[in-house]
Amino acid sequence: MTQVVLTETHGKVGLIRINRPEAMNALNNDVVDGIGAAIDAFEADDNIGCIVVTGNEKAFAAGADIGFMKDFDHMHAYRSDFITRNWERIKTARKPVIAAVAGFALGGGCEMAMMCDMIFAADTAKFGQPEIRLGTLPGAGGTQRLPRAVGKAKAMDMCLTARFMDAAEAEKSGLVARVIPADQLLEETLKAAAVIAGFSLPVVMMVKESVNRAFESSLNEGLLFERRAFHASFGLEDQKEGMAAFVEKRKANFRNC
Ligand code: DAK
Repeated sequence: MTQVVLTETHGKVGLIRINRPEAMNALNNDVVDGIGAAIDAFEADDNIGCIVVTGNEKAFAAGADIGFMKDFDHMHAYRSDFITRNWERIKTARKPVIAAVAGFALGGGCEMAMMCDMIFAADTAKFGQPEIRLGTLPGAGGTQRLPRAVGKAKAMDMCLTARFMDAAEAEKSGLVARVIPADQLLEETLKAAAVIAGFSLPVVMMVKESVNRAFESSLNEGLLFERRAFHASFGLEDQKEGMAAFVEKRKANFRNC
């Protein structure tokens, strides 16, 4: 049987590939459970400092698998806790997760990319929330994360008209961190992930938590959280090492403690 989720390690980076090319990487339970299991394994592995999720050159993921969910009724969707039960593992990852998106990231695919900490897009990427065409609406965070990324006007436009946003517009609008020529997407994303994985893991985790606080709290609460994390970093050997290395004009050797 084809494995719908493939994993590799590249030095200190864990790579997760969605692998359903015959269905534009549409997300079913096997895919979503597979991604969750891969994240569990990379989170538990002390050698891994950053995770990348990608698809193939045609699609990151063209959404939830329409054939899989088309006959769900309300009680099934509600009682099986559709989406919440297994889709949000990326969101709860404590190590940084980068989405490397080429081709289509639609519906649940766009939502899954937005659950990652940042998106690197190939110049071929196309983002959209076209659920309205199917008689439903984004159910994995699209109506909430998209406005936070691109603002209300563009989010309304995408969710209500089902139009796709290309990579250039996505970068201009703040949805993606970088646009990269398609043939270099994975290499460049792995390079950036390796940079992150080369820093002190506890500090990387504190930075991620602190930036995420900007979306979950008032400015004052967020600033307080950041200040406490900043103070806590002075309890780390890695802070001593990082500052000593700067003063001694050498490369820091972080030990994640
Ligand atoms: N599901 C299942 N199969 C899909 C698929 C999808 N989302 N997207 C593509 N495929 C399959 C196609 O059926 C086709 O299969 P075969 O016919 O070859 O067997 C194959 O992938 C290739 O697709 P196309 O032949 O259509 O390829 P094109 O290049 O012409 O078009 C496309 C590519 C990505 C533009 C097109 O396939 C497309 O529009 N796909 C659907 C995109 C879409 O509507 N995505 C949103 C899915 S809905 C909920 C929570 C969440 C959700 C819903 C409910 N609740 C809490 C209740 C989330 C919903 C979604 O994500």
